[in-house]
Amino acid sequence: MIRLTLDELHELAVAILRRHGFSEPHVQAVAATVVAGERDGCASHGVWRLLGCIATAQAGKVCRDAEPQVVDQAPGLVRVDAHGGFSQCAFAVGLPLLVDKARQQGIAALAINRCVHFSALWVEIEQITAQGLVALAATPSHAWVAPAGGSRPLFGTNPIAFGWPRGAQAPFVFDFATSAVARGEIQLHEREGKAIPPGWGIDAEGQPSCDPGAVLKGAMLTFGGHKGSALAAMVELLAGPLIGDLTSAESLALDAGARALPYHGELLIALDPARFLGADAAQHMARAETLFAAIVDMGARLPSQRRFAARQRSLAEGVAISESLYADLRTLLE
Ligand code: NDP
Ligand code: PYC
Repeated sequence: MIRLTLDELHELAVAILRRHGFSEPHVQAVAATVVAGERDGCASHGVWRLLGCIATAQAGKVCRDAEPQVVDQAPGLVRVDAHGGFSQCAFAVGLPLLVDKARQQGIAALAINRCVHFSALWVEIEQITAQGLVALAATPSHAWVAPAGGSRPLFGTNPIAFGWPRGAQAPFVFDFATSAVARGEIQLHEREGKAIPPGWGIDAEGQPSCDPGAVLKGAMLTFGGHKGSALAAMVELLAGPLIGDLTSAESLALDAGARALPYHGELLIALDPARFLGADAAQHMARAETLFAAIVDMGARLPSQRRFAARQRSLAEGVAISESLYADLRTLLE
């Protein structure tokens, strides 16, 4: 393993993205996202993703200098056209209006269209909870996941993320794929030559498999059987047809074998407890704290607790990445 400080890792990410011709807003936004993933112990959405970003650029499947455009579509709806660029800049330009609208009305949505999306959703969720707002986000991907009872890929890995602000404390955040696991996790197992656990996927013949390569060519499975499958369908609908954007199957069809990162939309919703509750907000937010305390007091852990602990460690000690990943990243500088 190679140990790097977060600043060193950030410098490497920035240098790679600049070397491949991304405009400075995209360089900064993408570098911040992948370094945050590595910092928080989320390797499947850490700096390894830079390999996919550059491959996607080389395949001509992302606009390197896209300038996202904000549309104030309705009192409760902001739309951002990413113009084929990565989602991070589109989110950044849409966030201020989303926050304003949520504060004015109690609830508002941000629909991002025509973006290349590869990141963990908690990165965005935490920017909304930092404003004292409750947050929800969902996005499709490419059709890699079989519906429960089916054997061919149709859904994306379709993550759903939720965040609840907790004042000075770290927010309550969960963020997971509606597949048994993110595809990035299976790709990392393949890269490292490791078998995957049963239940993550089936091979091209529809048989259960622990071979990551066979599952990547076959189909991933949803978490929780029919329940994850229905949630995956919900994500397709909310962040696809509802916002006038592509489903995972349409995103994969557009990819036409290029194996680029998915291209589609994302839906985010922000809710303001102060507007919902008025003078009673503090009292009811305290009741939420009672719920969190009850979870922890019985020895269970809150989602994101592992991630926040990893963040503290990384801030103090830096992060370790494998020599082979470091070598592959350095190659992108050549
Ligand atoms: P996991 O199955 O690892 O689940 C992650 C969530 O569950 C985290 O909030 C995690 O908190 C929490 N969690 C895990 N174990 C426990 C536990 N024992 N008790 C309480 N909470 C727990 O993640 P996935 O592989 O499904 O997804 C990983 C990432 O991939 C997500 O960030 C997602 O956004 C991203 N993704 C992005 C896609 C895209 O299209 N952009 C597509 C699919 C996934 P903690 O982190 O603290 O462990
Ligand atoms: O890991 O499933 C995944 C994923 C898809 C797009 C970005 N991450």
